[in-house]
Amino acid sequence: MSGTWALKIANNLQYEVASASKQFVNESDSEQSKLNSLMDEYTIPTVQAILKEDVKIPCAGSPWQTRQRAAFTRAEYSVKRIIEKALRGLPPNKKEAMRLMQCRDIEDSFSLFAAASRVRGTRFGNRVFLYGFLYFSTYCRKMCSFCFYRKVNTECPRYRKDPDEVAEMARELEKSGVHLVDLTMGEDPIIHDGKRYDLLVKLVKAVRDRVSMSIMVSPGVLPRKVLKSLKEAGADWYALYQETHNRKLFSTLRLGQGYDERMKAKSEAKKEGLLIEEGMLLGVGESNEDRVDSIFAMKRLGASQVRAMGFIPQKGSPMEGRESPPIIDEMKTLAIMRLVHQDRLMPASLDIDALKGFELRLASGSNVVSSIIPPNSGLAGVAQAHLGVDEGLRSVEGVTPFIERSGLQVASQKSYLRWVDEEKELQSARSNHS
Ligand code: SAM
Ligand code: MD0
Ligand code: SF4
Repeated sequence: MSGTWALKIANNLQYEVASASKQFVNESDSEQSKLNSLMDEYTIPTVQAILKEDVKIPCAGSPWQTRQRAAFTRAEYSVKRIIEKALRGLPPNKKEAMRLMQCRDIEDSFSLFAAASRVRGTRFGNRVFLYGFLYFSTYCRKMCSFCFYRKVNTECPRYRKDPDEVAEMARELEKSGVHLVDLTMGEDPIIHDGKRYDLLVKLVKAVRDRVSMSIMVSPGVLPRKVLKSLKEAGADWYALYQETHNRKLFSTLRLGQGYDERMKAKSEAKKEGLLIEEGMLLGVGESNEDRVDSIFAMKRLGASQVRAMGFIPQKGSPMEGRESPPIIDEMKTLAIMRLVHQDRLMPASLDIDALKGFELRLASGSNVVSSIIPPNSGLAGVAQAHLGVDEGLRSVEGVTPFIERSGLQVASQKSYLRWVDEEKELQSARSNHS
């Protein structure tokens, strides 16, 4: 990473974390004055304490709890019970997750983040995984209302990269220390309308010939036989995000697309032995209940990796004027996701605001860093096409100091491959049972 940028980020972090906390405080209403007085406490030192997982988590019967009990309403108390249960390895049910989602108390919320970090620690130790991102074709035939790359947008960069070049970049990413490469495209009309699925299969083969790390594909909805060929060509993962599991909302986001068709592609990919990543967008008109519903829909689907990503408004798209959600919404959703999906992978994406909220996402129980992009490669991100890419902020070198400052470490290649192999075995055993 360039030295000047590193310095700039380091100097800015204190401000960024403080403003993130301020957003949190602004969110509250009746408790406003209490929260204001707590502001100082809940800036840098608290966030750092959460990152290092040494925040006191109030548990029933602990001295902290006894002291505070008088101050709790019955509802507040139940948040602590839910958290305590999750720490014993018992994930919240839907009603309990909803209770956590509605929680506006600052102390309870920070306890939730601390618990999510602790659950990650129990299940994965202090190791995180790194995902490289190669957006190899930005052409798309679809019209998603939230997306920069929708068919008719003339503002976004369109390119199609040569498979050899992509394979070489994947190799470089592997050398730089990433554990997985995510091969992503828009629904490129040449492949999707022209039925040239063979081009995609060839690309995966070319990458597989050059790397031994895991391969994820994010190519949009595909017929089952193509998913099978991708698996045979060496892909391990299929990422396809529903964005929401509220059908009505879905129809306003993924315009003209079939809700069931998208869900079906994921279950077919799973049957072909691919691991699935499912995801939701935050700040696109969903309610708290929708967020919780998505967390549980991901469970029913049997996704091995689950994500929640804040919406970023895109120039030239119908949702251009809509604001991003406050980072606290992402933190809460990620933390609840971690308590519910205790042993699943969960990314903190650099595609939302590069390194700005990165540590806060790690502090909410994430254990994957996604959207690492080779600088000066001419490749784009999705929600943030360019932010931080050529400055090297979205590189292994760029993120490692922030991971370490959070008390975490980059995992070994071997441990990631082991996780993936075990997960594939478990998935296949489960499908043989049902
Ligand atoms: N075209 C494929 C598809 O839609 O499945 C894969 C690439 S698509 C660009 C990957 C994901 O990026 C989307 O599913 C969505 O979750 C996310 N994304 C797109 N636009 C976004 C935005 N404006 N803000 C946040 N996330 C966004
Ligand atoms: C990310 N920019 O990880 C990527 C992208 C697609 N599978 C992932 C949204 O944030
Ligand atoms: Fe195309 Fe994917 Fe963007 Fe939708 S989200 S417009 S399918 S690139």
